[in-house]
Amino acid sequence: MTTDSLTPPPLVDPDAEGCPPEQRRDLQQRRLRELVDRLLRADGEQAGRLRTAGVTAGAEVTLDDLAKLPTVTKPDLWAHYPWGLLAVPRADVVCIHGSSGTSGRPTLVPYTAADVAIWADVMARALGGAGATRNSVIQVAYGYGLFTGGQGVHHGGLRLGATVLPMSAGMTDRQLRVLADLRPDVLCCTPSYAIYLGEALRAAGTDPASLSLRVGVHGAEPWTEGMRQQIESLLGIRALDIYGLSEIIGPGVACESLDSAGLLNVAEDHFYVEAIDASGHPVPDGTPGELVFTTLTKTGMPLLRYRSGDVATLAGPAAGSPRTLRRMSKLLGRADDMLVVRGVNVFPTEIEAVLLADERVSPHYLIVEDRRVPARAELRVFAEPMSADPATAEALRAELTNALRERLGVGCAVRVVEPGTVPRTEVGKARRLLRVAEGEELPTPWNSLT
Ligand code: DLL
Repeated sequence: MTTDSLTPPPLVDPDAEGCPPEQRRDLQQRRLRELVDRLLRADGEQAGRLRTAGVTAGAEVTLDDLAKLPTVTKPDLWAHYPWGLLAVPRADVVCIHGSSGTSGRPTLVPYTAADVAIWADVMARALGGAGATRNSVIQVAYGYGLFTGGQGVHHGGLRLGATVLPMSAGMTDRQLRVLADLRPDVLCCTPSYAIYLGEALRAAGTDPASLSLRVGVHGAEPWTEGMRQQIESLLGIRALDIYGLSEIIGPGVACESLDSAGLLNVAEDHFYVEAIDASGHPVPDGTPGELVFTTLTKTGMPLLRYRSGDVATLAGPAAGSPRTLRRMSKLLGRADDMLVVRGVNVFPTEIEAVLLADERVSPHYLIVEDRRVPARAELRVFAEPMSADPATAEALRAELTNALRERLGVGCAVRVVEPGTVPRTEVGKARRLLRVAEGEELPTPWNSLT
């Protein structure tokens, strides 16, 4: 495999990834019309909304008018639980995936065989962009199950012709064993589990340079450049970001490649992306907006203008790259994760950036939006130092408080806690944000620390 950023990794699907953008736009236009016809034929919720908007056939819509078409949201999927906005007979559904969701309600998504094939294609491209080839050994340490992480990467690895190690998440001792014995060159897992694995490797006295790992493909949860540096130094790899959501397909909606200059190539021949402001108007490239996806080719649960709630900026293709796809930034946050404290909007990732810019601070932290007293909402930050040193904890607390006030424009109540206090995540997504409303209590151990 190649991890030399000067040599772009070869395209897995040159027609899709490397065609001139105007040619791709024609394809998107054609696929959008087919999608609208498919939705109208299925005659479900989205057909009703299209007709209300005056659309009676795909031939009437153009990509330029997309912003005028109706959107769908997660509550629309919940309203049609458990089959979602299914657009084919149930017999055509070959599997169901989904996410447990932060608000406790699962979002289930039916896939047809054609959807699984699209998933394998986009994931193969993502892995190829990270430098993986058919000679690669890919350790998949995302969870296998309803969650799309494990299975999605698995499909892509098989499509690439690589050797897939379906480890799933957790059982860290076994992961370390396989890293040493089967010598994978690609590691796919959440960024928080990558750090967990890296720390476990160090604790076991293994030098990462003695392994064969070259690249990590990490996503499913927010992470910052600070975390990237930590993963890269703990595991001795290039760490790339992969983005996706079950509603659209799972991982592979967008992924960094070695030559994408820190942004993620969007698989926009299948998933057309827009970025909109709070009132629904498109924002220009470079301006943060909520990502809205249209699944141009999916058949099981095709979605026209799905509002993801994820906030990022969009950009054109990377200069000099054979990949001509539009790119998105790392996620800046979620529209609904945004914390509004004393009138100031704060994304948790901004707090993480401040914490991890200080090398004394470990990547295990917790942010609490404390609204127990609504009139005095407080942003609490529990930071864990790399090493326990009560003598310097107070100085660290004061410095972090100042740095956060400077960056966010709002004061945070910082607490430096003993190493090991913040729960680690072996399986699933790390939970770094807790919201506590009036009448609720902070769970232990945080209640004794405020
Ligand atoms: O997390 C799919 C996935 C699996 C992506 C493995 C990458 C790797 P869901 O469980 O449906 O799907 O959660 C989707 O997770 O709307 C984002 O808010 C968040 N998310 C996903 N990838 C990233 C990322 C999978 N790279 C939700 N950075 C999305 C930040 C991410 N947040």
